[in-house]
Amino acid sequence: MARPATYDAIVVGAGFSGIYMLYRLRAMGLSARVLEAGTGPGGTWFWNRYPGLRCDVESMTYSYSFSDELQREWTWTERYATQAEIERYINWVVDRLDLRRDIQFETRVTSAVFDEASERWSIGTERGDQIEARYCVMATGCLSVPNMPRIKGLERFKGRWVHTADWPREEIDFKGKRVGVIGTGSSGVQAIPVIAEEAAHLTVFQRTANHSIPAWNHPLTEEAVRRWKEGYKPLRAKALVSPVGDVFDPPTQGVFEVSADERRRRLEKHWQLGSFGFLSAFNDMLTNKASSDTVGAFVDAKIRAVVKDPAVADKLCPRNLPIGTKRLCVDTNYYETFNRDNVTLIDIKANPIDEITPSGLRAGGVDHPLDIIVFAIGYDAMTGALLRINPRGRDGVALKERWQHGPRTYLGLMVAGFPNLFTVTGPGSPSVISNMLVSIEQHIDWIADCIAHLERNGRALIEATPEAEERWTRHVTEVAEGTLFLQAETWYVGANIPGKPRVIHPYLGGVGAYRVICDGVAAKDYEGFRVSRGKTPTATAARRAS
Ligand code: FAD
Ligand code: N01
Repeated sequence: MARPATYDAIVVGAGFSGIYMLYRLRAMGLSARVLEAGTGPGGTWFWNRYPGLRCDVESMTYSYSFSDELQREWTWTERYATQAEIERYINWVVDRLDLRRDIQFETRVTSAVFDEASERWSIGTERGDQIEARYCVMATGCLSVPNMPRIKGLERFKGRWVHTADWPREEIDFKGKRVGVIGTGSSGVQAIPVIAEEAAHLTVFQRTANHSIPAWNHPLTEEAVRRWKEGYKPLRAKALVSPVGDVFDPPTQGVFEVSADERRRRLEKHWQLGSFGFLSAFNDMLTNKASSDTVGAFVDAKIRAVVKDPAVADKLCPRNLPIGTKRLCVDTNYYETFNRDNVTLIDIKANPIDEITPSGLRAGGVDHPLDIIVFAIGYDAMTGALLRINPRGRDGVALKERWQHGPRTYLGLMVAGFPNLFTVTGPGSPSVISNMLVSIEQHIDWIADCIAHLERNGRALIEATPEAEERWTRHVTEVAEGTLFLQAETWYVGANIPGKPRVIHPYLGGVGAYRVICDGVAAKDYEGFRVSRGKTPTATAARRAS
């Protein structure tokens, strides 16, 4: 049998995380290979190609900050870049840094097993590769495993169906077609206005209304880009210490600490900022029910002011969803779309889907004829990609077993019993509650610095202690209990996937505060981790000896 290929590090996934990880590993002089299931880099921005997709954080901050050259050379054309522009950017970064030669595409990792004798990870792929590595970095993404439809009758549907998270590379022609979109989270909210403009008729099947804030997207002028680029240093620094990794000033007052007039004025001002700027109006919207309800009522009034049919407007107003406890949608013309003659909104909580028929969809006993169905029904988020690989750590224990009651990590970076296996933006870290580029860079930097520390000090292994993992997991829950997040049925708590444990997945303590914790842990000689010489030489020492 052929000997397995050996690298110092294997990185799984070639999205923003995997690409930067490869860059850091290579800069340290380690041999590294990225294994990616797709045929190109970009992760989220490779797989999702639905019409209307843009980032929801301004492009000038939703981009790498680690290289001043990159951020000066690249010029974004719109406030919120399209999927196509972001995919172009990622490919440009990959080539500009000459990373492509170490990325192996069309390679899905199916197993990762820690071998206690060699103290290496043995990684298996769908196409039969066996690869060994000292370090394994799971850059597999938080939103990379689509929640696939399991609806009775789908297999008999005579039309075409697609999932927003696995969109074909060729354009889908909606012209003259009767289209149904199922799902009104961020993906649905972005796709619906664009599809409505093309389709003969669009039926939107909504289970839960979410809050959507206008993007106020516009082209970026040369002058605006110049100002951003000149101010990059302080702006990036501000994002690092902010609650969600963005450049908005953190709020200092609660909803009821100001007069009713001032409250209205401030909410209006933040509505005009758009996107997540809205959540920075007050500091207690996510923790105080009355504050949340007040802000929710402001958004309801905005919806009612746009949507002409009061019954439709009523359905679009979120219920039992404290604002911000599910990632806010950021839209262009979402609510306006429901004023079009060719758009119908169906409430599938009141009229559940009975089945998909050969010619459409039946909900609440009513048939809706359709030529194309778009599933915008989300992801098996945060744990989905990791549990599909289901790494096996010490004593052959599988991650699925360790996480049967929900994810348990130390800092969202490592799992006890899984030495030298790192999870990027893993559960228990701020991750999806942030501008993810900021969280990704923070994790990659921490992991790279940790590996450099091990190699420099002749330490072959690092692993989280069970005590530190237990303390951190408890802390993650306690922080969530002080907020309104646990009151909402969202993917943040695993509620969208039947059978998934109902626990808070991301850490809600804030990006800035979390960074301080992680840096403190490293400064205290990796407190809470067991760092050891192991039985085998470090990657660098092994290479020198060979
Ligand atoms: P991903 O981009 O998900 O990449 C992970 C990669 O790992 C994928 O390419 C996948 O194919 C690969 N992979 C997974 N499992 C395996 C395996 N077993 N074997 C091989 N390869 C594997 N965040 C923001 O902050 N702002 C935004 O505007 C924003 N917009 C988003 C829009 C959409 C539609 C979605 C779904 C998410 C969005 N996010 C946004 C979150 C987004 O996922 C992150 O910002 C970021 O792109 C994640 O990068 P990543 O490299 O960590 O993961
Ligand atoms: O998925 P979602 P998404 N039958 O889970 C409904 C990021 N993102 O792809 O709420 C019928 O949010 C479900 O209803 P309910 C962002 O972090 C960012 O839209 O479960 N309906 C919901 O309405 C986001 O949060 C951008 O009751 C079903 C919808 O489908 C995350 O990705 C763009 C159903 C799913 O909403 C996920 O967003 C896109 C079923 N069986 C994504 N199952 C940007 O703007 C689910 N639903 C940058």
